[in-house]
Order: sequence, then C-alpha cells, then structure tokens
Amino acid sequence: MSASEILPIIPRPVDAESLEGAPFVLAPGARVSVAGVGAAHVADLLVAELASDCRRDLAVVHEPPAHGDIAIVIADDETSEADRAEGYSLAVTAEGVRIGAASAAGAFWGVQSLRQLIPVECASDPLTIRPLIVRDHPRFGYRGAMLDVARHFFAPDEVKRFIDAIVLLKVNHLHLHLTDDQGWRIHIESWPELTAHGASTGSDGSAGGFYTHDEFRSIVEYAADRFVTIVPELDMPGHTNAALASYPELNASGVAPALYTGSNVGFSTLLVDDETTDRFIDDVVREVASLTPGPYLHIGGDECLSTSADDFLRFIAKATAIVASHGKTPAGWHEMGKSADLPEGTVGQYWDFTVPRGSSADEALSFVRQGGAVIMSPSNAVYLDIVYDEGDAIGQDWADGPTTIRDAYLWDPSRIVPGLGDAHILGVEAPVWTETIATIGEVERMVFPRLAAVAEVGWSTAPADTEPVEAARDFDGFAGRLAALGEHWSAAGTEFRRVPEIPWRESVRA
Ligand code: TNX
Repeated sequence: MSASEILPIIPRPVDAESLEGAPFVLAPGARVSVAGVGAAHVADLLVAELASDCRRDLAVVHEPPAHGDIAIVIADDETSEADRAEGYSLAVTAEGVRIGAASAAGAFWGVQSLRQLIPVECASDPLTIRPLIVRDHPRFGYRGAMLDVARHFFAPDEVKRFIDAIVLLKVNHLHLHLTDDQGWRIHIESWPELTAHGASTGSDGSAGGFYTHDEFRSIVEYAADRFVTIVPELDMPGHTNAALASYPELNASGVAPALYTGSNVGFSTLLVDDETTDRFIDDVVREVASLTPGPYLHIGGDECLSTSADDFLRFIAKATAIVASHGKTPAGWHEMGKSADLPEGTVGQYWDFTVPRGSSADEALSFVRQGGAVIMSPSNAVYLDIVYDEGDAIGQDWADGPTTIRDAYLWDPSRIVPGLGDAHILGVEAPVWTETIATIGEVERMVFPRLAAVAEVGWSTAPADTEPVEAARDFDGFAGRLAALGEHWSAAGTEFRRVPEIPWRESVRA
C-alpha cells in the first residue's frame, strides 16, 4: 500500500508521504502567516475552523512564519503550471505547517486536507499532526453536488450548512434544482405569482418556500467565499407544473392546473412556439442570470414525456439560445443532446444507467460535437436519493438501486460512454432529489458518506485502465480513510449513514 493511501485524506491526494521525525505541535501563540493574493481570506476561514472545532484563537499576520506557525503562501511557482487553478502542497514538520498554492482555491483545498489531519479531540488534547508532505491537484475541474430544493424546500441557512459539509471533500460546484412540478423556489420580479402561488407547497404537501433575490445572492456569496460555484437550474419544458399552476396563460387551455404534491414525473410541459411562453423564458433566464456570477445556467430538459419530439427540439434550440443571449453557458440533462442546434459549448449532464447505453450515449457525444463537454452523473452510482438498502424508509428505489457505498466508489467517469474520455468530461456531480427527503438532516444522511466516494472519483488520479475498475480502485483503503472522516463528521455535527461496509470508530457509532 502506498503512503498516499495511509494518510487519512479524502479525496486521496495525488502524492502523499509520511515523514520521519517529530510531529507538529500547535502551541499557544502560534499564528497563521500569509503571503500572496487571497491568502488572508483563506487564513480567515482556517482560523474560524480552528476556533470552532479546536477552541484555538490564532492571529493572521502578514509576515514570514516563525517556528510553530502555519504558513499559507500563494504564488505562481508554488505548483506546476498545469495545476495552478486548484493544486496545492501541504508540508507538516516540527518546524511548522506550510500550504503552498498558485491560487486561493488551491490553498483552500490544502486547508481542507489539513482539517482532516487535525485530531478531532483538538479542543482538549494538544493539537499535534504527524510530519508529512502532500502534493495534490484535481483530475477534473468540476466536482459537484446537486440539491433539489423544489420538491422539498431548504432554507438559505440549510443550504449554507450543506456548502460547509461539501467543501471538506473539495466539491466546488453546487447545482440548485430550483424549479419542478412541486414548487418554484426563486423569486422572479416580472412573474411574481411563480413564488406567490407556485412556491406555496411542495412534495407531500410540505410547507414550500422560496429564495428572495437577496437570499439567493447571500447563498451565491457564501459559496463563492468557499470557492464553490452555484449552478442554478430552471427545469423546462417538462417539470413545470408549478409555473403552469401560477399562470393560466402558460397553458394551452388557458386554465391553470392545481398545484402538485405527488412524485410522478413527465406530465407537464410548457408550450412551444408561443409568445407568452417565449417572454416567460426570457424573463426568468434574464433574472436568474443576473443573480449568477458563475458561467452556467442549467435549463433541465429531462423527462419531457408530454412534449412531442419535434416540439422538444424547437424548444431546446430556442431556450438554449436565450441562455446564451444572457451571457451564460447553457447546461442541461443529456436529453438536450438530441438537439443539433445547441449554442457552442453547451454542457450536458449524463444520468443514464442502462447498459448497453443506447441513445443516451449519442446524446452525450452530441454535446462534444457541438463544442461542449459532459458532466457525469450516472444514476446507479451517484443519485444520492436512491436507497442504501432494501426497505429503507427514505429514498427511491430505481436506477439499479440500492446504491451502496461500493457502488458510489467503484466506477469511473471515462468508462461510461464509449468515446467520451477525460478530455471531454468536465467532471462529476452527485444529485440528491428530495421527493422523499424532508429535512436537511435526512439530506445529509443520504449524501454522506456516499458523496465522499463521488468526490474522490472526481478529484483523485484515474485508476489504471488496464484493469477492471473494481480492481483498480482500492475500496479497503478508501474504507479506512472514510472511517477517519466519520470522526470529523461526528465532531462537526454532519449527519451520515453508518453503512456496514465501513469500519467506523467506536466514537462515531450511533
Ligand atoms: C429522475 S434523471 C429525475 C428527477 C427525479 C429523480 C428521482 C432526472 C434528470 N430527473 O426528476 O427526482 O429521478 O430519483
């Protein structure tokens, strides 16, 4: 077993080595020394963690480190040129801790590795860390999680808590599924009934809710401070009952349907080639684009079972063009690849799990033919609303479910669609759909520990392609590191499922 598999860090770093010698001890008076653009911001986040987790109060200083300090250094030559966006190094010796990166994001990921190495008892015991050196960078630039706030609504503070939990795994995109049949969750000034009426309930008759523009901006800012890009999704033309229920004029009949609180999919559609609908799309996309600094605006396009094939193609061509006209790169589920009229660079999200792959594979490749790339979300591995085990009370059981922690770990993005390799894969994303999931604690127990597996698939070096993926990935090594991470989740109050495949420490048993 190589040293990188022994150090308890998830995702597994590219290179990691334990060193001989005395450990680092965080002594009273230790400081965080910063140099370079963005280092002070990352230091502030580290200081806040050390204060809340370990009851240590460290000053941030703009001067070279003294013995026993933690240094954060941001400069171009801290990583190789290829790794400047997010790579980092982490060195721990008796002399001090040093995180080096070419970007603030890289330094922040270095801090996440450091946090996992700090003993959870750090508040009462001396804080010591074994000597080691890590050099690390991600395989993919896009590591995502998706939270469905449409079926069950989650308040801004709950979303921020979720962001805190995903960054520990170096997940850097949060896709918010903002609209669906059961609810419309973002205020639109020019179409106020979308939230006045369309946000008033949710799955199972739950209370509903929505984000004001200020609340949405506060989520975007909180995420950006932690190097997470928010990807907003307005799902269309299907999954639109909440909008149709809010405005009669969006319906062919001129009559608004009732709000919907069930779990069926595929029964709703926007009109196609309709002036009111066109104005609606332009307005909602414009407002959400204006709230979104990130490059992507996701418009769904999935499961349009009530839209004819021709209508679907015309709709997608028009809606993606509208997204591009508001300065955003369109993203959508793989069905959107049926269209050969996508704006250059449109991103597809692949969710199929059936083998042989059939038409979905061609739809995925269609994004590449049109100058875009694909996010891999094979539903049998990464749909985190799928039950862990037969008979679970919460979760859905399709997509080859149950989905165990092994299923979430033993797959590879470049082995899903023939002809779709790393060069055309933007990254990976794990969605959690919430028809059956009502509280943020339930969300966390579905997401963790499986998101740790998906995060490692997206970050860590690709397994040798000479072997089957089950042999190429070391599940036992991952399980050992995950057991250590469980202690951190317990200490942080992050809920997670104690799946039986993992040798959780006694201290984290429920
Ligand atoms: C499929 S696959 C959906 C969602 C459901 C989910 C439930 C895809 C893009 N859409 O509408 O919530 O299954 O697991």
